[in-house]
Amino acid sequence: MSTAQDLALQSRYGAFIDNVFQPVAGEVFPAVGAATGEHLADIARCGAVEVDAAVQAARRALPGWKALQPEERSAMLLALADSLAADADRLARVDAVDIGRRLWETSKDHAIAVAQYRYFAAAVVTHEGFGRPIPNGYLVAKREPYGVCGLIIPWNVPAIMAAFKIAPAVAAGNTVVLKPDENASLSTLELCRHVAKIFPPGVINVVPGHGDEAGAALTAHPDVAKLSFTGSPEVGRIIAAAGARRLVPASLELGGKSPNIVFPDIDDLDAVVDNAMFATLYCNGQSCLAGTRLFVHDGIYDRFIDRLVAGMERVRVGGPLAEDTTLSSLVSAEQGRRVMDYIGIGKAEGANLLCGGKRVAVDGNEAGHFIAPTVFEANSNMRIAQEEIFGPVLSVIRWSDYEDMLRQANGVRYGLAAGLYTTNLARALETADRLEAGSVWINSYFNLASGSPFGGFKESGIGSEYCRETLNMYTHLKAITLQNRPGPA
Ligand code: TXE
Repeated sequence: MSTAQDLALQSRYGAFIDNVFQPVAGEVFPAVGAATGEHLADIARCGAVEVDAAVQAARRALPGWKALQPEERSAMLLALADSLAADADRLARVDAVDIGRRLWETSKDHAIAVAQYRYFAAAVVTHEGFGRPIPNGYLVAKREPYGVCGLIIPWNVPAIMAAFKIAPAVAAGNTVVLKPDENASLSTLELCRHVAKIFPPGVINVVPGHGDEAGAALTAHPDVAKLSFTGSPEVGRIIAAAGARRLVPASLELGGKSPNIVFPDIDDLDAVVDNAMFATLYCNGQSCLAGTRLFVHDGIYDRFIDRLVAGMERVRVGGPLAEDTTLSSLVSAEQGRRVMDYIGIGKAEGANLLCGGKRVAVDGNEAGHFIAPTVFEANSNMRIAQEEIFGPVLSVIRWSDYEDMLRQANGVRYGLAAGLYTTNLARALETADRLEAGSVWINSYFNLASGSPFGGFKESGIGSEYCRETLNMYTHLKAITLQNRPGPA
C-alpha cells in the first residue's frame, strides 16, 4: 500500500467551494513528502477564476451565517473540533509525511488546532459589544462581522495556522476563503472533508495554489472585506499594500528572531539547556517563535555551552515517523539550500561553529533535507544573528552587562517572542517589561496556551491571534442610538 493510500488521501484535490471539491480542470502541482520525495497527491493550481468562485460562494453564505446566533455557530465549531479530534492521528501523520516534521510535533499541532476551535466556540458566546444611556435614549455598540475574509497561511504548522484563522473568523460570523501554502496543503484539504459534514455550504472555502496566483487573486479581490496573513515580512508588505489599496484591514504575523536570555543565577542548568535546545529545534527550527539568539551570561558561559553542544550532538536526526527522531527534514530543497546558505554566511562572517553546520544522511531518505543541529558563537551584528533562518541554527551570544545585553536583545527588526531564565523575580519582571516582544516566556520557552495573545511587535506583525482580542480583529463596531422621540437629541 502506498503512503497516500495508507493516509486515505485523495489522488487529486480541486478547490473546496460550497462544501464540494471542484473537478480539477487546469494545471496541478504535486504534494510531495518532504523527507522522502514521495508523490502524495496532485492539487489544483488555482487562480483568479477559482478564487472568484470561492469568494462568491462565501458571499452567498454570508447573510445566513451571520444571522445565526453565536450559540449556533459555536455548536458547529464544537462539532468540527470533535470530528477533527476523532481523525487527529491520521491528520497528524498526513502533516508529518507532507512537511517532514516528527509525528510527536504534528500530533501536538492537531491537539492545539482542536483546542483552538473549542476556544473560539466558547469565546464567541461571551463576545459582547457595549451600551450606555445617552440623553433621552440609549447607545448600543454591537460587533458585526466584516464579511468575506481572505486568509493566507504558511507551511510550517498548517493545522495550527488554519485553526488560528478559521476559528475566530467564522465564530464571529464571517465566511472565509483560505489559501494554504503550496508546500503544505494536504491537511487543510483534508480538514475540508470534516467541514462538509458540519457547516452550511460556502462558509469555509479553500483554494490551494501558488502565492503569486491564488494568493494574489484573493488579496486583490474586491469582495474580500478583511485579510489575514501569516508568512514572510516581504509578502506581508505586499498583503498590507493590497489591503491599503482597497482600504480593507490586514492582520499580519511575520516571523521573528527571538532572544532567549540566560541569567547567571539559574538553579537548574540542565533544564535550561533543554529549553534552549527545544527553542531551537522545535519544528526543525522552522518556527517563527524559535529562540534563535541565545544570550548566555559570562559567569556560566563555558559550563552552559559545553552541555548545550553535547546535547545538540546527541540529537537524533531521522525520518518524521520514526519514534526516536528529535529533528527531521526541512520542508523543501529550497528551504534546505536557504539554511545551508546561512550556515555559509555565518562561517564567512567569522562566527565560531561549535557543532553541526552540515547536511545529515538518513537511511532510506535520500530525498530528504536533513541538517544537523548547528550552533555558532556569534555577535549580534552578524547576519545569522539578525535574519530569520528558519532551520536548526542557533547563534549564542556571551553577555555580562545587563543594559548592553538588553539593547542587543531588542536590536533586531522583529519582536515576536522572547524567553528568559532566572530565579530573581524582580529581574525577570523588569526584563519582561523591557523586551520588545509580543510574548515573553519566563523560565519555559514556547509556553503557549489558548487565550495567550499571540502577535508581533515591530516587523513581526500587526494584530493578536489565539485570544479573545482576536474576535475584535474579525469584527467592526457599529453604534446604534435609540431616542425616545424623533428630533434633535
Ligand atoms: O513564505 P511566504 P515562504 C519566513 C521564513 C521563511 C521565509 C520564506 O523565514 O524562510 O519566510 O518562506 C503566500 N500574494 N516565514 O517563502 O512566501 C504563499 O503561497 C499572496 C515565516 O514560504 O511569505 C504562502 O501561502 N500570497 C512565517 C504564504 O504566502 C502570497 C512562516 C507564505 O509564504 C504571495 C513562513 C503573494 N504575492 C515563512 N506570495 C511565520 N510567520 O511563521 C506568497 N504568498
